[in-house]
Amino acid sequence: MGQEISISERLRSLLLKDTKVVILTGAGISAESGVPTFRGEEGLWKKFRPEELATFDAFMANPQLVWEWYEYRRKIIEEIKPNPGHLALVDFQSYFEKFDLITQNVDGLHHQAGSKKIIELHGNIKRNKCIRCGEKHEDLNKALPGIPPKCPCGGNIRPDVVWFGEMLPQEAIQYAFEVSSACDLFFSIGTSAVVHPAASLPVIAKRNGAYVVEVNLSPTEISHLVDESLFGKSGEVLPFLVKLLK
Ligand code: BV8
Ligand code: ZN
Repeated sequence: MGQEISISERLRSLLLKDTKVVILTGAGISAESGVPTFRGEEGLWKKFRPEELATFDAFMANPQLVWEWYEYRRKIIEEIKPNPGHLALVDFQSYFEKFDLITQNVDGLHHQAGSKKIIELHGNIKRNKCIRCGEKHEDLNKALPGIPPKCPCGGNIRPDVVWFGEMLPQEAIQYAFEVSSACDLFFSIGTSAVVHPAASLPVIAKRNGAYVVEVNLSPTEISHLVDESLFGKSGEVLPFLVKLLK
């Protein structure tokens, strides 16, 4: 067990079944599973900048490079499993009557951990779609060989994730704004809170009276506005909080 975790009386008093809870997770919650984060020293971006890879233009300019970068990430994700942080959120979901889990992650680990009704703001790296006809290609055996593979219509297949400069799925972000503005307790977990519009969710929660708690290894863009920062590994802090649920 890592360093001692202490929480405020205020937070303790909010850990009741009828508290409306919203969770926002970022790459940090998957770090202990072995998924490299985006901006850490071992971050995915160390060789490339986000603009070079996670954008539509980058894909059109160099479909093979972008496709292979996602294949590299999918390989990492295939070998790993959810960690105690993901599993603790499954316990949260069964404890709190009104609970929403919103994630920026595309690794599918919340699904694998057993969370239900996950709001995936940035898509899912395990899904693919055709850039021409939009057909979803869950598995690629219907696709024509190539790097990237081709849809039977001739279009290039791309990962079904939201790239920089692309709109988020309308329904997902609408719902995320709605529940964030109506909750009592908002957790921002393992995110540097740099990427918008996801990073505006804790701000909206705070503005609407929620108690906002951040779980991170170090301060972030929103540390100045949250009510409480729990510094530590999410794989340790979250199971500690689960133990406090009556
Ligand atoms: C949009 C999917 C409207 C792909 C991702 C100029 C032009 C166009 C847009 C913009 C622009 N300038 C700004 C914007 C908006 C832009 C943006 O926010 N840019 C940022 C970089 C400034 N946003 C967009 O483009 C969004 N769309 O705005 O549409 C629009 C439409 C058209 C034209 C204009 C506007 C789309 C954003 C979605 C991008 N897609 N992912 C892929 O994954 O390949 S974002 C990517 O970053 C991931 O989803 C990731 O989750 C997300 C956020 O990063 P984090 O999760 O926070 O990860 P990070 O590494 O940064 O931090 C990890 C944290 O964990 C750290 O704090 C670390 O301390 C902590 N940690 C580490 N280990 C642990 C831990 N914490 C706890 N425990 C641990 N063990
Ligand atoms: Zn097609």
